[in-house]
Amino acid sequence: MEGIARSQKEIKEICSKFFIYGDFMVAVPFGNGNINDTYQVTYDQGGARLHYILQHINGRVFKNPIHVMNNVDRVTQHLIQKIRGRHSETRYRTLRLLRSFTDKPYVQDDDGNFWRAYIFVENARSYDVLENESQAYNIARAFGLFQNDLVDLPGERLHETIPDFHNTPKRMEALEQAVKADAYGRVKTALREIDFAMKRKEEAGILLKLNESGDIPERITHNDTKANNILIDDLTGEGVCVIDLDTVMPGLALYDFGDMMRSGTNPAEEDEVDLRKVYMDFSMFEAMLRGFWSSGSSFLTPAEKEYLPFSGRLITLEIGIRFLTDYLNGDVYFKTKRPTHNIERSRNQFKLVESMEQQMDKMTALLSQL
Ligand code: ADP
Ligand code: GN1
Ligand code: MG
Repeated sequence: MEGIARSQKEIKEICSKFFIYGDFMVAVPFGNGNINDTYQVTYDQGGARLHYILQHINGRVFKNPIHVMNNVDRVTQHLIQKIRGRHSETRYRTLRLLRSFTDKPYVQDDDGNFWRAYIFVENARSYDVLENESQAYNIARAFGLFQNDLVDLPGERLHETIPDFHNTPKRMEALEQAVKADAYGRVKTALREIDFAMKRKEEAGILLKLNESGDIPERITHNDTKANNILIDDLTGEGVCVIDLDTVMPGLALYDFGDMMRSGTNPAEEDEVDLRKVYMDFSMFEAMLRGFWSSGSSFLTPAEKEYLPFSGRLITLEIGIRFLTDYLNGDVYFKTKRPTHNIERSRNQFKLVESMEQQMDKMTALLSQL
């Protein structure tokens, strides 16, 4: 699936439904998200230029955008209270939603598509590939703090914006169905990758079983903790704002650590095709483990701690399976730039899984020292 090109006139029209003071100047596509269409919008407010993030919520991925926005609204309001209580951490921020003229945290365009807008977080940026251990430590620490801050979110259970999002056995089943259907005749080009995934079927359900047995609790988790879903402060290098809150919902803490490991320990982009560049950098794993420990060790249970190294392997396998399934289904979910993009991503992820598998003993040894 490719992103949709929209004119400045169309974007301006959508922006005019939000309660924003000043004159619309320009909108430019922004960031490298795989799901939503994101723009940085500039407004002139009496001579000052202010930025906002405007996002089209992907309606194919999020079947109930009102539920998504209801979750995001509740979570961000709760986080604002938390930050208020920590006077020393003034650089730490949360996403802040703009409201529409009808006081909703979203607007709809003429075709019924949902849009939202955030205050642009200045002097911070996201990284697709982390540059050093300090960043790895800081983002893992910030995602741990984020989980900790949501422990006491009041009110009813959050909506499951994508049911079974991290249900790896169901992801495996979806792959099997895609293989069976072979709707695009691509199975013959993906035999090695399909085999790689199927060989690991046994381990797909391990975390879910631990949850069912009560060893691992359900928590409010982010569920999409890849490195570029957090903004790192340009000055302090700290993870100052957790973003991309569409999948914040009930989940397991290990999903979040696992996805951090997947995206934060790989020295290459997730679609790098030169697989010699793809592996788990152990020093980045160590930094992430220590960072997450610094903010999470007080609330993580013994079983959660024990499975931290395994979580990376599982979530990397899961995302690899999702890329592969999307390839076989004709690229309907993730944004792609070429017909082989999704299979390239899956090869990359599976190479990373192998690297994690090879380093399990080392990871476990480090964990036992903490
Ligand atoms: P997607 O769901 O498509 O991944 P994201 O919500 O992650 O979309 O946003 C895409 C990119 O936009 C992010 O990686 C980040 O670089 C940038 N971004 C998102 N929100 C903000 C914000 N409030 N301030 C600054 N940059 C942002
Ligand atoms: C998507 O939205 P983005 O680009 O941050 C996806 C994640 C995948 C990731 C892989 C809602 O994340 O689950 O891990 O791509 N988000 C959704 O890059 O499916
Ligand atoms: Mg994102």
